[in-house]
Amino acid sequence: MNINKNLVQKILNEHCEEGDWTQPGNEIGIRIDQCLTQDSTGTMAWLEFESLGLDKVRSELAVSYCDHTSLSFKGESADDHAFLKSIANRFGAIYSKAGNGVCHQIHYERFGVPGKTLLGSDSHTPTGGGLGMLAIGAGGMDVAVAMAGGLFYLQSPQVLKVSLSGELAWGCDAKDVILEILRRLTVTGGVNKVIEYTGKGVRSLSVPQRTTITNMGAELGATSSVFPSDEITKAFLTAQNRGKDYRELGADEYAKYEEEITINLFNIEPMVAMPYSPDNVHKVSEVAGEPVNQVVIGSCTNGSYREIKLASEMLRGKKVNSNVDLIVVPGSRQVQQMLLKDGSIDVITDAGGRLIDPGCGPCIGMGFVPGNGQFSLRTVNRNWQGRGGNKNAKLALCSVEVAAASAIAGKISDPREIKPIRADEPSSFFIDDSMLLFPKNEKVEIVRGPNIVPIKKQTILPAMLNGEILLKVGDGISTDDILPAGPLTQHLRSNLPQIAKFVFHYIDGEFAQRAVEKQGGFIVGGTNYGQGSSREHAALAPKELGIKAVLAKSFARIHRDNLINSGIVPLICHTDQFKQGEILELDLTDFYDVRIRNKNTGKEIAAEHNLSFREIAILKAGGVLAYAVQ
Ligand code: MIC
Ligand code: SF4
Repeated sequence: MNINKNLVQKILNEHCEEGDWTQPGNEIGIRIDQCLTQDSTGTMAWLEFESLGLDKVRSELAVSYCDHTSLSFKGESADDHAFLKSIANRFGAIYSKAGNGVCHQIHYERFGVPGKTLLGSDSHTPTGGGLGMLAIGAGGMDVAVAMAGGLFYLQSPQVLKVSLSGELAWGCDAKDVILEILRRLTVTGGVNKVIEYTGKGVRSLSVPQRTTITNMGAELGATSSVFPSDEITKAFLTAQNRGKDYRELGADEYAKYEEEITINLFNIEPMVAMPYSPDNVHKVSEVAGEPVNQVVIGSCTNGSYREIKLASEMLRGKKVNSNVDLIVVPGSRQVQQMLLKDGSIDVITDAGGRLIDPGCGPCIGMGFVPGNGQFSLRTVNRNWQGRGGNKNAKLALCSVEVAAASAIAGKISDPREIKPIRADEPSSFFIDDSMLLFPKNEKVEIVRGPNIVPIKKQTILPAMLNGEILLKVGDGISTDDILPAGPLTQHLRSNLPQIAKFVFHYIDGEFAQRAVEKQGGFIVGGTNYGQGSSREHAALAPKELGIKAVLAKSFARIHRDNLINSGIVPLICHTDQFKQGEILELDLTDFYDVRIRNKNTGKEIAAEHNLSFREIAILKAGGVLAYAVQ
């Protein structure tokens, strides 16, 4: 192959241990340097790691974060935290306490290293790409295997080059860049691709701005997104007192890419993703004037120090509109401490804004759930129906600048209508790692509250699968549709029998009961089935209800892997021909000629699938854990 490599190819070349990465589409196995888990996917991931029977974590670094349920609305979450803390200490991982902030923000502040691979049990793990890492989101079982020193398997990606030129003007920010890319490419535009940012415009973006862009590559369906590691990266790492972690890294001059798009940052305008999809993007001028009831600033997308400082400068001497609730959620405790020390929080609260603990909070409806018909403008990354905890609320996504301007005006507003305001990246960050607990290499006892339900042994897949189509759904079903996040379920993530009762809760409240009564069956979906979060509960909980296979037109990457790892067969076919309630028989005797017999119509069709040898072996074993210990 060409000796000139792009950045993605360089990292793959250093980490690929199985398969030929030079051919996009090939299954490859890569070595994972760093792993992260968070509290809502982490309890399962750690139970799964434990079931592998090892004594210690084998990846260079593993960090267990506590952010999604950090407010412990229910005692079960506190049980989960005690479990996570003890199991991290037992197996040699770092534990980040509740209140320390969102995993992605802390990880790039304190641990990310350019050129390393990071696998995280959260779909926004690619945030780390802003530091020049190849950072990938995956289900808990894949992370458990990686923590055990196993390879992570993926399709060798196509690399999409995004060439940036120019500089952003006042009122326009990194969020508008990624919203513009979502407008152009849609939520499926990144599937099986890694997006690599290059060009002179890269130098005008700080590391936190880069992470906003790589964070929302997840909404494009991309495997990951990555920026070069350059002088800006060096300055950021130095300001975090981690200059020694810097390594210069970028594409070779004549590197090749499968695709390319160009963006002149001068031409970027403030954007808003209107309800109910991150790609329903409009220029702010097209939607300005829409009355707003709630504004949320923060999250792993836009929770950095400079951004919240900027919001406070925009609010200085002003008041939040009387019709608006303004909620500010710093991405991390470091951000919170700096904002407290420099007086920014005073300014925000003087203006009538409310500050909450660093963590995920409103982003997944853990508090500040908007009311029926209310419009919530948020700097988060997802706005599917129901995402904020109420399916009758309207959620829209925007930058900190648009959010702050709109909070003052009470309606969606263009920040360029107010005089330019600056906030700069600090030359040094306030460092206090006291909420990171480093393992003490002691044989500690693992604390298991009643909420920590042991995982079941995976059992061999039968050659014939029979059952009813228990539900037929349309295109773009997200994992939030399959298993909603938020206060209903968030405390049940380590309790599969209980959380399974909420499968498809908002789409069909009787689904779970029906599935149990019929002793399981099949789900039929449309395109991009399972887009969104990495939560493997969207596969594990249907498995708990007896779901044997999902038939869809196409699957989102992480969910497809989660189905396979859980022992549910993902099959691709033209699903328009099926009706809910029909009885199917799936003949898996020969995985290279899977037959689907419809007992109602008498028709037999061949199902396609793109399962590799390894994936077929996992399915036959009953799931990846059974396969790993075979
Ligand atoms: C999300 O943003 O959807 C979540 C909640 O962080 C999920 C993880 C989860 O469901 O626990 C994700 O992105 O993977
Ligand atoms: Fe947390 Fe929201 Fe980020 Fe997911 S997207 S990690 S819920 S802040």
